[in-house]
Amino acid sequence: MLSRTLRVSCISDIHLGNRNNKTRYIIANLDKYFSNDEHLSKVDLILLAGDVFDDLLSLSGGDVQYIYAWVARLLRICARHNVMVRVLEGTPSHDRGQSECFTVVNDIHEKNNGKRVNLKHVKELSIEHIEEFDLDVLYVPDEWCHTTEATLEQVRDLLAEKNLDKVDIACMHGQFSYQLPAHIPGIPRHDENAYMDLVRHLIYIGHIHVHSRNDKIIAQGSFDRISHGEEGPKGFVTSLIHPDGSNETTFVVNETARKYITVTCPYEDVEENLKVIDRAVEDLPEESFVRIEAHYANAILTNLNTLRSRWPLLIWSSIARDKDEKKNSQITLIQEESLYVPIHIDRHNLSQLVMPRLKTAGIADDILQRCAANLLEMQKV
Ligand SMILES: [Mn+2]
Repeated sequence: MLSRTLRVSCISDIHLGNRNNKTRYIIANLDKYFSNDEHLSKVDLILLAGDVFDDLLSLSGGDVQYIYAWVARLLRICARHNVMVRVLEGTPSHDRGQSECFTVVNDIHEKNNGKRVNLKHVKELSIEHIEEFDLDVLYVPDEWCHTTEATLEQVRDLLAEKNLDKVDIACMHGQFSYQLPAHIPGIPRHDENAYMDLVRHLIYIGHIHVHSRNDKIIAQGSFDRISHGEEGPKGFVTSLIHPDGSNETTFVVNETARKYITVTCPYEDVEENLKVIDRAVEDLPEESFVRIEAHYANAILTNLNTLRSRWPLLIWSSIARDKDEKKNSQITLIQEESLYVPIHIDRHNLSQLVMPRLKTAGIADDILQRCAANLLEMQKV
């Protein structure tokens, strides 16, 4: 049980290093909340629920320097206000272990000025007891097991091992069934009812970029906008969780998230369509993204260069529609061509992927122990 009211801010799917929405724009927005006394003086715990990064970054790209500088600002102010930080590993193809930079910066700060943030980069399915609040937190990284059922099984085992019926809060990366349309097959989905039974107060989940709320589940959605089809509000959440079990959560809108708009051109006449477009874009900030949507035979689609010279500070693209095609712009998060996402295997998760399978294969205990030892050796390489 909580010992006093806990103030949590949860942010995820920041996607630093994204090719479209440049890192410097995202960080300028982060700085409004996440290196800022006004916000951080009112927070006890920051959860970064995965996908801090968009892709594997190299030093030569220039983004890494911006990112380290931001992490340094964030941690300096967290140290000032005694804010705990937990960074959950998100989708392996996005984060790629790079959130280790939080630990690196924390170590540098400690060496330089003796101040250290209570910080962890959480890479494993785990339950942490935070003594200061008498709080049990469940962490579920993305793609932990081959199936979400196997992950749930491990969560239940962990609870039993720790003699717990429930944890207080959960921080996850992945998706619950309710967040996806029922007809899309082949995507692993966490069982919302099962997790709600195992968590006392709130479940924060990252991955799906659209903000939503379902009972105890809070999907904060992405912090900034990185593609078309995400025209809804972006931001993060803050919660007050009281010892009596009640809680309040607020969605904080990132008002200056990059704009991605789609303009539908209904006319056959190019001039008429241009009027529609002019009206739609005239108030947009520079470097907003505009997508022209029209029937594939519409001449406006071959006039993108006209639009580029008319509005050179906007970023233009187009999408051709068939006459009968239904508009589907909200579902572009699940790109049709990438429905199959292979699980990411590396030395850190090899053991937990292989050992459960070996255990069900009827192998003698002494051989199993040898296998486990060999896998551990590989992990050290
Ligand atoms: Mn993700």
